[in-house]
Amino acid sequence: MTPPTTAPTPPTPPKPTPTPTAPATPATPTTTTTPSTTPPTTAPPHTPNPTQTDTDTDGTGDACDPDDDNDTVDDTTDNCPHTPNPTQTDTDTDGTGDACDPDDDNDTVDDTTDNCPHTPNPTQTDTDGDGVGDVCDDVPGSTPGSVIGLGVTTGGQHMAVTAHHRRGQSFGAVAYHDPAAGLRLVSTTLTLVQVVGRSAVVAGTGRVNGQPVEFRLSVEDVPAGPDRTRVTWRGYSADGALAWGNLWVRP
Ligand SMILES: [Ca+2]
Ligand SMILES: [Ca+2]
Ligand SMILES: [Ca+2]
Ligand SMILES: [Ca+2]
Repeated sequence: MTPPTTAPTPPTPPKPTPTPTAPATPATPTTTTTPSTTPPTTAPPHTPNPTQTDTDTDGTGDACDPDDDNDTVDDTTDNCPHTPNPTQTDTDTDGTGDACDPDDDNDTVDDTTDNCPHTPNPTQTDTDGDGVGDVCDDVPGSTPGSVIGLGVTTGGQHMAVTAHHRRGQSFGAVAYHDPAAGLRLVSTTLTLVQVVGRSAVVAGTGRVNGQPVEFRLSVEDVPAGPDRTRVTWRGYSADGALAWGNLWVRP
């Protein structure tokens, strides 16, 4: 008799205890995203404008805003498309509106310093020195008239004036003394006598304590009150009202 062919079943080895594993680290999200193949539920803007510039901040970017500055003039015809200028004023007709033209009259002097920003005057001549160029100054130079008088200001400055403009000539003399400043002006030549109503400007050359200067005296002959004065030369300026005396200004 043959022995049974079946071998005795070996004992089942004990199951190895599973080694505890560290919890899985959540995957770091990547910055790249797979383009969605699903069509967007809302239609995207149709004009690329990565900068999102929106001059008039109306919520519609310039790239797709027909009127970038919202001044009612469409960009296609607006002579300052990014500066509101509904009147479209363009003094020098160079196609750039005054509102965005740095030189409105195209005379090579920028508006910021031009003494006639809307009238070409490249030389900037300002005969009476009032800051308004001759070509746009209603009273650019001397006018017939006289300034006569003397007085002492409340600040203690003494002055004596005899100035005339007749037949195209300015003539006379100005003397001025500021004791507090230790300065004494004596005119040499009058280059301007400008009388407008009761106001006058007398300008010329002279000497202050012996040094040559160009001076300017403005006078207002106040009918009922102290006359007012302003005396200037390079490095000096004094406004005053007469405490004593009288200045007489007449055309
Ligand atoms: Ca516009
Ligand atoms: Ca212009
Ligand atoms: Ca100019
Ligand atoms: Ca002037």
